[in-house]
Amino acid sequence: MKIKRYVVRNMQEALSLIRRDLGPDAVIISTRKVRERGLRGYFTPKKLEVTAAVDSKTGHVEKKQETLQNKLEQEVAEMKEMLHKLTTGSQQETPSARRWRELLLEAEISEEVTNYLLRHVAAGEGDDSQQQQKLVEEMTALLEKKLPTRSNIITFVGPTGVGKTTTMAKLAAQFALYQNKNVAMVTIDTYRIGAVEQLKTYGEIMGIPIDVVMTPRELKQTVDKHNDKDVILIDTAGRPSKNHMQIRELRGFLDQIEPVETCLVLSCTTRGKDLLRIAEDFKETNYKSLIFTKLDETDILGPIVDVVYRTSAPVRYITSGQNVPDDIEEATPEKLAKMILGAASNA
Ligand SMILES: Nc1nc2c(ncn2[C@@H]2O[C@H](COP(=O)(O)OP(=O)(O)OP(=O)(O)O)[C@@H](O)[C@H]2O)c(=O)[nH]1
Ligand SMILES: [Mg+2]
Repeated sequence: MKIKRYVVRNMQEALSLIRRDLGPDAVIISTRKVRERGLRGYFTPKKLEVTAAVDSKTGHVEKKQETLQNKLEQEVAEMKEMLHKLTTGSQQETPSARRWRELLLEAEISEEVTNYLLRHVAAGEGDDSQQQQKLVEEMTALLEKKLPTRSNIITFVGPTGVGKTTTMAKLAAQFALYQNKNVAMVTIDTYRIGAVEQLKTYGEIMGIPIDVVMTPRELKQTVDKHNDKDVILIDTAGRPSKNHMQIRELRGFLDQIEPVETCLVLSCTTRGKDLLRIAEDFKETNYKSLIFTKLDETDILGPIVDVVYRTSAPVRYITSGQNVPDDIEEATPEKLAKMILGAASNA
């Protein structure tokens, strides 16, 4: 550090001297009024003593900072470019691959999953139909998750109004009427007014017994009572997924029965982001597979892919209408992939 003291008449003079001697980076450390030494000092006005200093290394440090800043700026630019390539696809992306990207994003498949699906298609060769075929294969592979071994006890959980009871009635009818199976239906939904009546009506039409249970213990007893049945279907009350206490309470019921396949029922009319949150919140119920309902109500089916990608749970059934028992089908990954891409092209 270089320090210099000046005795001047005013600040202006001090500043110009400091700038001349120490450069623009100098700082003033102190100022005070002083008298000139000797007798003369008593007869002349007081003067100003200014002490200024400059860090002799400042220039060096600044240069170092400048280089560091340049380096950082360069790195940020590189990262930006990388990110851009990742989100918009590599530069070699063919025009048809670019169209696929737009289509997938319009189907509301997230950017992450779109990039995943297009990782081989984007830079690949081939005409439109070959690329489409490749995309179907990629999506099929993504949707291909191991189905749980079939249990003769199936329970349906999910948010309110997604179609749990209707789906269960459809399946009960399919098992009883088309596969000649001995079916029992149980409901633990005593929460919603009319829920039991709704199920009883289905039961009466199909000649299937309905049991209404109030406690986890009763559920176990009822399931044990039906041990002669081929299939036991259990309906639950719709739970807002944000209500963790209610979901835990549901788990309390389901823990009583083993082995059980718990299916999370989700509606395609729910927004993609909400579907992912619901799927996360319902993990507490230990669901093993997914059912998507109301495919007839929307052309935006992309979020199905995102939910499977995130949960690794397979889609067991899809439903597309209110008709019991016909508007339900088993979902195979390839059929689903074609359906999602087909719907996206229609949208
Ligand atoms: N369009 C269409 N409507 C459906 C489908 N599945 C169910 N629904 C209708 O959705 C509405 C709600 O169905 P529910 O089966 O009562 O739904 P839930 O999940 O049991 O409802 P809560 O028990 O109240 O939580 C009814 O009007 C059904 O007819 C479907 O695949 N497509
Ligand atoms: Mg219901």
